[in-house]
Amino acid sequence: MKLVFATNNKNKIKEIQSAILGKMEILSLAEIGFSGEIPEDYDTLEENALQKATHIATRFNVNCFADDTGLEIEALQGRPGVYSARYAGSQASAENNMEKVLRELKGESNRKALFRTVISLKYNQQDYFFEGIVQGQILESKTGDEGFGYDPIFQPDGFCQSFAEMSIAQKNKISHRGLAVKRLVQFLEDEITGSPVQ
Ligand code: ITT
Repeated sequence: MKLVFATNNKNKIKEIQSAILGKMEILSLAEIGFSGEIPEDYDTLEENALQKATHIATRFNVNCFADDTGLEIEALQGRPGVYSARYAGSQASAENNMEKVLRELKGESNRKALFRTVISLKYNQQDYFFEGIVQGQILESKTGDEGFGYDPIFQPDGFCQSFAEMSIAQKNKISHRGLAVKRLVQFLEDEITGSPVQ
């Protein structure tokens, strides 16, 4: 089975390819000849994920999925949430975004946070959604060099490493995206093919 992953984030592609481990062929936007920006105009992860998947599925007439992810911090009333990519400004880097979070949490003892991924799947003109959540804590400072985005400041509950100190395989076992992808694969196996995806 071939599915297009509507993302411009190469780290997401690496994680999802590792999670799917050959059960499906994941095509990147470059592989189908798309190089533009994908719009992301909404205020919820669900609407943005659907918008990204629809943008590609309708242009290329393919089965396709997209992922929208946010980091929700309890002491910041759920911010940055759906605005995680541009938290420190429209051109912000991951470093800028993490610095802003650490600044806002300076002296704050409640470090509770969660990552939430919503995957929107367009499959044979139907829409399906899969969610994955991981609970954790925002660290006092950046730790680790792996991963991407906010990984160096997020430590999942039950672990003493940040996501940026884990391999892709370790992160996938417990992460928001790993969980959402597991549900996507399970769905395709159980509900659509009726047998393991070949
Ligand atoms: P696409 O929309 O092209 O998929 P994006 O990087 O814009 O790529 P999102 O809007 O879903 O993706 O990401 C929101 C922000 O959250 C962005 O700054 C990411 O770096 C960050 N992020 C997403 N997944 C993450 C993860 O697993 N670990 C750490 N940060 C993550």
